[in-house]
Amino acid sequence: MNERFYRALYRIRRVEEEVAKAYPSDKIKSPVHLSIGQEAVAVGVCEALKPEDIVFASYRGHAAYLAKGGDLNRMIAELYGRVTGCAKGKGGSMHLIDVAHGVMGSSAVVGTTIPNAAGYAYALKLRGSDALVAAFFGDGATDEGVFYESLNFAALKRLPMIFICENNSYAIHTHQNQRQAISNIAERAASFGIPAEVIADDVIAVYSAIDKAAKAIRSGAGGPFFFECMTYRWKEHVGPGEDYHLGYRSREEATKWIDNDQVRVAGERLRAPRRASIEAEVEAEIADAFAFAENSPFPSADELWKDVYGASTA
Ligand SMILES: Cc1ncc(C[n+]2csc(CCOP(=O)(O)OP(=O)(O)O)c2C)c(N)n1
Repeated sequence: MNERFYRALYRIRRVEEEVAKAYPSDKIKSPVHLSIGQEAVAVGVCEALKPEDIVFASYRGHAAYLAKGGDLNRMIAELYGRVTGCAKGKGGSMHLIDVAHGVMGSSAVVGTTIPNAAGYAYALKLRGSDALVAAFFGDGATDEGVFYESLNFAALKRLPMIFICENNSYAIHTHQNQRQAISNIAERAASFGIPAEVIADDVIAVYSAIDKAAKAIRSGAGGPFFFECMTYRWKEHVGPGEDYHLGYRSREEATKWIDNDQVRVAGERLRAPRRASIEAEVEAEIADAFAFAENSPFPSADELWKDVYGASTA
């Protein structure tokens, strides 16, 4: 299990570091919202899921996509705007999808994938499926009305669904304390009759909590469950840089999170030679993915109106 966790954490961290490195060259054709520092949430959750389970994520969705098994080549090609990308190069970093691996999509519009996830969970329930849905979203998404409508519907219909709030304290540059009267988001979810917990930034704690919830759902006891996962983004809201100079947060604040880096902590649980061989395999895979993107063509002009809503009636 330690090896699996470390491989998944290291892979996401290194993919995003390479994205950050490539970004200034303008080869990456969409804005990127990096989740460096937040990897433990996606990995802890997805390691507890089964291949047939489903995830929906936000625009900060690279980690959930990769942790759930989304194809790396197709992800990087998507960032490069190439036709081999997971959304044929038309979606970019904020719109990752890999249906074969249960990644049903991410969206730039805050909060919108939460009702999508609830709808999908309702369909699974009506079909009598054993699969369940995990919905990833930020603390900022809990400022949206549709979040509360989804909580209510999920609780009412006892949906096979796990709400994953990645609470990194900020919505762009605004701290949660300046936006929300009650900072404990789990407490608000609990008021809908949903079992809800706050979880520390610890990949094993996240995994254990989700594993327990997933087993309860699969046993027929029903859902939903809610987890507020405390975490922190090390990079700026959008883009590859740091933004401590902007003054809305301090490097000192970040330090306690960086000291608890879950990629490093997980790596230290492995023997050095094993860790080195995992890292070498991941590095080769990442190099291949960037080469795949670089060598893939852009979509042709006649792709412009394909797969576009309403295009068939145009
Ligand atoms: C409906 C909607 N309102 C506003 C925005 C502008 N916006 C983009 S990101 C963001 C902050 C969201 O913060 P959070 O959900 O905590 O996610 P994080 O960036 O921390 O991962 C906002 C308000 C948007 N994209 N969609």
